Amino acid sequence: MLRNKFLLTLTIAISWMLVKIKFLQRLLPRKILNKLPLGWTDEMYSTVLKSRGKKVYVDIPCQLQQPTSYQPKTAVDPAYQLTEAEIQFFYQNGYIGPFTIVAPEVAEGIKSHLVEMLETESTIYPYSQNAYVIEAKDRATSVDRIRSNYDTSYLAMNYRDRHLDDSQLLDLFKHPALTERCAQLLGPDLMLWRTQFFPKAPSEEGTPLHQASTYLLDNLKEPVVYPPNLNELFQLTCWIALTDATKENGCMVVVKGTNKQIAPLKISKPYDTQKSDDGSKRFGTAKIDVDIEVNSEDVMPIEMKAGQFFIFSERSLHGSLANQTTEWRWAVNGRIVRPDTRLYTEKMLKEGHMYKVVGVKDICLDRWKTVLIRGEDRFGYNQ
Ligand SMILES: O=C(O)CCC(=O)C(=O)O
Repeated sequence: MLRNKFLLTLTIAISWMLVKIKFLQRLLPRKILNKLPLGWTDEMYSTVLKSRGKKVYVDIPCQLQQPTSYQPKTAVDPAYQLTEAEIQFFYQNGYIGPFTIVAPEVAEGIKSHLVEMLETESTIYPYSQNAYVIEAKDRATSVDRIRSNYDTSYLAMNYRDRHLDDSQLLDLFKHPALTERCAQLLGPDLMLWRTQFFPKAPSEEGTPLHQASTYLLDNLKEPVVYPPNLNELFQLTCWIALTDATKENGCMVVVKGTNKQIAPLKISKPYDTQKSDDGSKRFGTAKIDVDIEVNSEDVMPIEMKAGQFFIFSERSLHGSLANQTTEWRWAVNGRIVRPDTRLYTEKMLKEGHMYKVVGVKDICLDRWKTVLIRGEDRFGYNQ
């Protein structure tokens, strides 16, 4: 035990030193350099050390500053106007909505089209053209109980960024019901950099509560999202319901007020049984939770009609309920930033990236790009 703690301290101290002393990096073999957590901050190191490995940040620690005013950041068509009180609600609670993009019967047609489209291989990440490598063999993700590991990895990638393949999907994210509301929170110029489908099969369990911000978790070493100021609101997620989303079929939940700061994960004592009876996620034998006290009255289920969306800050503790029905629940989300935010490092763009939680590596980003969905890009930072 004492030896393990010593080894952990030593590894952390050496990697901190190698990250800090830049000229040493030039002397390192590429294999070691690739393993260094170059994006970790001092707070991340000290948290692991002080907790003796029991707490670890999987995203860059940051706080959310309140803006100087809750006035909309831009003028919009009055049909989509947010009030100052609504904007303040968003900052206080981390979410706002639902709002309607299309009527449920229109959404049904769009869903059928999109589900059919998802049967085809992504042209952005085509597995058949070696656009990524599946490394997961026996990862215990929730969907594994329903699908094989290969399917989990393949579908996660095939469900990603299909707005670059499909104009109907992109049109949902370009709809003024969505862009005009996001613009009032983030600013007049908006870029969509990621979409991801979230189907939930009958009897599938909920998505565990989690926080995100810069997507350091993708490779655990360096963020994907580089905004000018981490402590300002720099990103929004819009979650569009393609079927009704209810408490019964696995609607989203947001823990209100948890958008103010990114917390580390807490790794508790190993379990001795294989069953998680409190709904929390387990990896191997350890129990892992976000280190935030959750009051049940703050857990807000976000029920929606098909064709509606809600906006949330992915810094909020969020997840979804289990699907207890016999029908699939379908949804797609999109991450939106301003053009002054850089996405991916040059190295990731050149050499590929990872999506560690689904066991995918060497993702070729050559065909990925950001899409301007409102205003103009005066920075030209992103492909
Ligand atoms: O739809 C879900 O089950 C989870 C979605 C989610 O985590 C997200 O949109 O960030």
